[in-house]
Amino acid sequence: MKKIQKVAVIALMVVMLGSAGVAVHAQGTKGVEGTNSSSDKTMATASASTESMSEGEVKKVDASGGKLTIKHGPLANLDMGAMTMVFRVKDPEMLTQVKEGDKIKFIAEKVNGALTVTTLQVLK
Ligand SMILES: [Cu+2]
Repeated sequence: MKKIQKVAVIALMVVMLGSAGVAVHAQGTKGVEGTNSSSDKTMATASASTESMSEGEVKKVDASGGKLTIKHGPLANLDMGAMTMVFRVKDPEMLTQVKEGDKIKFIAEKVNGALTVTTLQVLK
C-alpha cells in the first residue's frame, strides 16, 4: 500500500512537473511573441509590407514640432495623390533617422485625426 502511494505521489509529481514545464514553455513562447510584436513592427514593415509602403522624399525635419514634411507619391491607403505635405510622426525617434533630401519609404495613417507617419524606412 505504502509503495503504491509513493509511486502515485511520484507519478503525480512527474505530471505536475511536466505540465509546469509545458506551462513555462508556453509562456516563454508567448513572451517571445509578446516582445516581438512591439519591436517586430519595424521588422515586419521593413520586410513584409514594403509593397504597401509609399515612397517619398524628406523635405523638412521639424524635430521640436514632431513633424516631417514629405514630398510623397500616391498614398493608396489614404486615397491621396502625390504632393508635398506635413505629417506628424508616431515616434519622435523617427526624426533622428532622417534628414532633408532622404528618400524614404513610409506608411502614413490617420491617428486621432492627424496624418501620421507610423512606419519609416530610409532608402539607401
Ligand atoms: Cu498628401
